[in-house]
Amino acid sequence: MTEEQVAMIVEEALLHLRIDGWYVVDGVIPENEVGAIRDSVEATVQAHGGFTGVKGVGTRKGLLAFNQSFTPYLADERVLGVAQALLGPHVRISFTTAHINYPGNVRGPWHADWPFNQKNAGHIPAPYPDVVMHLTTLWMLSPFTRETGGTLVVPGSHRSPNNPSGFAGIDPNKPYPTEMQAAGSAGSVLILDSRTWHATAPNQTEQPRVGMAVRYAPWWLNLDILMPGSVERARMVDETGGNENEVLPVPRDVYAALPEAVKPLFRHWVKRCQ
Ligand SMILES: O=C(O)CCC(=O)C(=O)O
Repeated sequence: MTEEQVAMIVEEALLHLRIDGWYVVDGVIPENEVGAIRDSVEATVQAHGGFTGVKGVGTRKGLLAFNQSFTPYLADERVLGVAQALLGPHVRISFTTAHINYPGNVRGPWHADWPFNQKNAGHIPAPYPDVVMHLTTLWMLSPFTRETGGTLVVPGSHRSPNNPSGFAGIDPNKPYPTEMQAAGSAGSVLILDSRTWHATAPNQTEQPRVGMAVRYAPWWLNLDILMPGSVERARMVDETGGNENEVLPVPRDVYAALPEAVKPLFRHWVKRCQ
């Protein structure tokens, strides 16, 4: 892909993120490589994962500590180009999380992601300002379709100062009239402004729908509450009984083996004493 082609895709993505709050970049992981990554992530969830609050959805938070099969693609110029354009040159990855919709999983509630999810101990209280502060990317390791459970989204909802995890005046568990389902072939990446209302969709097929959430934060967004053992986490989660995501630190040997272009995205999260 030429520089001009990359620039055109980034520009188109930025336009759609501004207006709709979401965009799909096609073919980030080549077709002939995505199957092996899917199998590997699925095996990691089987061996080290658990389930989310949505029935039938498997997960492994802090995926990078367990699985590095996807790391070469994190430097994709289109995805990284969008992240840098919106969050600056010193953008960082805040989460890597596997999401598997097993056959027959139920529909999940509408929400916006951390730090806009009002149920998290660390959140920006609604009404929050109309600023892009965090990006969620959902990597389609198997095809995302209406049948497999492509992510449900409400276009334009990122401009709302609240979301259904707080009270936005709508029932988080009911279909929304203008909802759409993000679709793409295996290897594509759905980029969402993390404020965009989205929900897990049911997988009506016999095969697991394997996805991976990779989230991006600007240097100025405090991520410490996500780090096990941090002072922020002790104060805001452990001592209050609050509900919060946990992102395991990146082990030193995992960091050392990352592609050079990917290292800056994880440098802030490397395990310090080992
Ligand atoms: O896996 C999906 O389709 C949705 C995942 C989701 O809701 C999230 O990452 O917050």
